[in-house]
Amino acid sequence: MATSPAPATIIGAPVSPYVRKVLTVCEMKGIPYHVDPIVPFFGNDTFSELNPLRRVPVFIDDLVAVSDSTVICEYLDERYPTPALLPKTPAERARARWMEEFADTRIGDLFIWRIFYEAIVSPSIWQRPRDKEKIARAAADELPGVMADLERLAPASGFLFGTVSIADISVAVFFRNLRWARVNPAADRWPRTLGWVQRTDEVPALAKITRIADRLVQTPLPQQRSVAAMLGLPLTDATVAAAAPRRGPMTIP
Ligand SMILES: N[C@@H](CCC(=O)N[C@@H](CS)C(=O)NCC(=O)O)C(=O)O
Repeated sequence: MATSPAPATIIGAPVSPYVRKVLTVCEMKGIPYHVDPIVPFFGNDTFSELNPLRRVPVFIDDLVAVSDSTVICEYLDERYPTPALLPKTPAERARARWMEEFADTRIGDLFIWRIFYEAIVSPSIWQRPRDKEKIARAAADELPGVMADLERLAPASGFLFGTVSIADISVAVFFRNLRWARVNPAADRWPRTLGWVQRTDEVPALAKITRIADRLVQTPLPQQRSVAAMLGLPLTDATVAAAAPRRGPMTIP
């Protein structure tokens, strides 16, 4: 197994599904890392310089400082090819990449921006009351469509391409945020999807990161670093966190 010359830095709290995707890949590939577990809205000016979109994750090692979970995971897969994140044939690789794109955009838009943001981020970062009606509307009107798409795409057993790949991980990570927002799709209505997500959640690398995130999502912001350290997440010495939150150029609501 190849190792990085020095631990990489990953900026972003594991409560973000995009950050968990990257952390899971590092765990799978045995890439050493340190995390600066910031909530993106609390990034300082250095964070803006590192990623003008002010989004997490940001990944820094001896060769690159890049953002976007897909870009980061592809870089890691090229630099540390074992175990491979993508299947072998060009056609399957294309399908896996499309699945990741569907997850990052369509699932991300609904699960994160319309549901998790409203349930958790808005009250805790912007002190806005949780709009339960908005969450219920998104869950009733939009969730069934996304779940029906996934039900057609999900494998009946195992993973999409034999062994676990970036396609499975990219989808599974979002379901945790949905659960934290207390929106639980019915297992009898979408059994293939929920079975697939559960199998992926049990992959040891993802399970390890999810356990940490499960605790952090319940932890007040000022204690995030100390609780993360207590849970065994390796932390950076320095942080790009600021004292007050600000909106990024692509913050949606
Ligand atoms: N396409 C990006 C999306 C990253 C993203 O949206 N991250 C969220 C956290 S879950 C964020 O940083 N949001 C802050 C904002 O948009 O202002 C990726 O794959 O990394």
